[in-house]
Formats: sequence, structure tokens, C-alpha cells
Amino acid sequence: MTTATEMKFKVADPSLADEGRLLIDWAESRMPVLMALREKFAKTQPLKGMRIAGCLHVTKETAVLIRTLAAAGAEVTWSGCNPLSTNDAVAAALADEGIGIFAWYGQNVEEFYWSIDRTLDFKPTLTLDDGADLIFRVHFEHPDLFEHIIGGSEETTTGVHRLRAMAADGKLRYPVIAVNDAETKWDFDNVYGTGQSSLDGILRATSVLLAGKNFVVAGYGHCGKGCALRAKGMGSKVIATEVKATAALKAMLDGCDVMTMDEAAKVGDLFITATGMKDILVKRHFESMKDGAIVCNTGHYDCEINLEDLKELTVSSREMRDNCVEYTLADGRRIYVLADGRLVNLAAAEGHPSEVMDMSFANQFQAMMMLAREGKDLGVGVHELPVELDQEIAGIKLSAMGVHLDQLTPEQVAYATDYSQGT
Ligand code: 3DD
Repeated sequence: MTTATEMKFKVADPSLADEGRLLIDWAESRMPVLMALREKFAKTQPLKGMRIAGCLHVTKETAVLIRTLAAAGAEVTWSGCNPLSTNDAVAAALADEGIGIFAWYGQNVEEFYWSIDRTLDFKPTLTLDDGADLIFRVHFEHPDLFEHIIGGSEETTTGVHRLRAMAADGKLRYPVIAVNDAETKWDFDNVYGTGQSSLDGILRATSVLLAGKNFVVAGYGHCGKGCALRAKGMGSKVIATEVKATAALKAMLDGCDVMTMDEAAKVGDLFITATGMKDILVKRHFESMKDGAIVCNTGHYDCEINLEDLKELTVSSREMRDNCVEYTLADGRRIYVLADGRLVNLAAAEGHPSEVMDMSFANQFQAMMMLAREGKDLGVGVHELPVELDQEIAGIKLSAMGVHLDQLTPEQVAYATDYSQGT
């Protein structure tokens, strides 16, 4: 394949730029926090001189983040962090605006990594990740780039787990900010975003009735909890499976049934994996499933549903609809897999709504600012954003919604730390 020096971008169809611009404008109208940051920093350009390589789902919301980083002075190049999550119209619009973007829907593995490498051709000073593919690529394939890189950020739970493990083993070579760990990211994006967007993906791929169905959620973390909450709202009977006692207890108290996947496989109508772990649905589970069972994943990597196991049991398969493949087993039972087992919310729908990504990406923007400002003084390791930022981001969001808060009086502030009297 040709190198980036001979090309400034690679997208599926540049003629889709106008359609992409409409999508991005729609997202901008619902992302007041990022737009406020853009207005504030377009004047002072604090990211001038920074070269940001991003590897994150190319959606209309990501485009708003990219435009905001560029408005603050950064030079930005971008690749998608999942072969099935790029919106080609958005990619075309970004290319038309001069962003060095290398992303298109349906990439193969070679094209996926070729795209990441193109964003590294311009020797970034900052890396921005969702799932750590870019930072891993730098560490394992392009160590020569360490001399230019100040630091990076990581968007998602699984990516942060991996980077913490890498730091613990002494293998991480530059500071990384765990954007996922910001309250205005995980407690909104992971819960409300994943809940709505996963159901959106399931409904676009199947248009099945959710009311009355046994909806099995594997993993009752923030994402699984969000899926359970929304499925319940649609009338499903939710079954949760877990390995962590406290999470299982939360599921019980939230009104879910809790059982092992071996038991759930026999009764489930719909299965969604949200664990971050591999091999959650394997051969013995498919062997137990009812005819017509639908399985999908909303975890970052596509390792939670073991498709090889399912294919071993399959005598025939056919694509029923976009992102919905029917696998027929030897005894005639049919199992439906959505989005090839990749994250159903982004592959079969548009990912989380703009309103929640607004806060996730405000944290990403602030992470880039923090690294540009003080990254050289941050030690190698995984760092958190200042907690005060959460109140600032939530505050901008609320004022954009016309919502006002009460204020503590000086006496109340004093009372909070007064230990001179009990009740
Ligand atoms: N993610 C979900 N929806 C997204 C969207 N509309 N644009 C970009 C990325 C999007 C992924 C997030 O859930 C990310 O925060 C994660 O993976 O944790």
C-alpha cells in the first residue's frame, strides 16, 4: 500500500463530505461542553505545536472532538479503533477539512494497522486512544517515536486495565491519562450511553420485540448495568451473569435474576456480552441455546463471543439483514449473531448519543491540554484527571440545559468540617 507521504488521507468516498458535515453539525448542536471549550481556546490556541495522533471510533461525535482539538491549535491525524465503526461520510467531511484521516468502514486487519501507521508518520507529540491499539503500536512497532511523544490518553475501561498492567510490568514508556476513570465519563458514557446505544444497535439489526424477552447481560459493570436498565425499560426480563460477588449482588438488588451462563444459555432469548473478558459465550452455551437466540457484544474487543466455536457447530449460515447473520446448527436450531460479534452499538448503530459523548470528549480535550501543559513533568504511568474537572464539565452541561444548582452558605461550608459537636 502507498505511504502517507504520498497521501494526506484515505477514506472510502470523499464525495460523502456534504452528508458528513450535516451529521457533524447535528452532533455539534448537542455537545455544548465541547463547543464551549472550542470557543474558549480557539483564541489562545494552547495546543499550538502539538501533533495529536488519534485512534478512536470515527463517528459524528468524534469529529466534534477533532474539530475542537484543531481549533485549539493542534495538528491532528486520525484512524478508527474498530474496523466496523467508521462512519464513511464523517470521515469524508474530516478529510475535506484537512484532517489527516485514514479510516473506512469494513477495514481488514492489515488496513487497520496500515491506517494507524499512517497517523504515526507525522511523529505525534500526543496519542489519543480508545482500546490502546495506537499506544501498543508505538510501543511494539515504533519505539523510535518515543523521543517525540510527551504522553497519551485512553478512553475506555479495557484499555485502561491493559495500560495499568503494562505500567505494573514496567513496560509503559510514557505518561497516560485514564480518561475513562473520570466520573463525567464512566458514570454517564458507560451507563447511559452504552445502555441506549447497545439497544439501538440490537433494534436496528433485528427490529425484534424486547418486551417479554429473556435478556441476558453478561457482566454487570457500568456498561452491563446500563444495558440492563434500558432493556428493563423496554419490558425485557433481565438475567445477569457475573464473576464478581458485589456486582452480582447489585444486579440482584436492581431486580435482575442472576445465574451462571450455563443456566442462562438455556433460557435466554437475547444475549449481550459486556465483560471485557474473552470466551464468555462458547461451544457449550451455543449447544444449550433455544432456536432463534440472538447474541451480540458491546465490549470493546471482539473476543467475548467465540465465533470459531459457533462455526464448528454450524451446518449453514446466511446474512439475514445488515449486521445479522443466521447460523443453523445440525439439529436445525438457528442462532443469530449481530455485527460479527464486534461492538454492536457502533457497528450496527451510531454509538452513544452526542449528549453523553460531549462529556467523555470534554475529558479527552482536557487530557490533551494537561499533557501539553505539564506532560513533561508527569512520571511514566497511568494518571487521573483532576476531580474538579468533573464538576466543571457537569456544570457547563447543566447550564446548557438551563438547570441551576443550590449553593452552600458559608455556615454550611463551615459545618461540613466542624467536629466540635456531634448530633
Ligand atoms: N463510543 C461509544 N459511542 C461513541 C461515539 N458516538 N463516538 C465515539 C466513541 C464512542 C465508545 C465509548 O463508549 C468509549 O468511551 C468507550 O469505548 O469507553
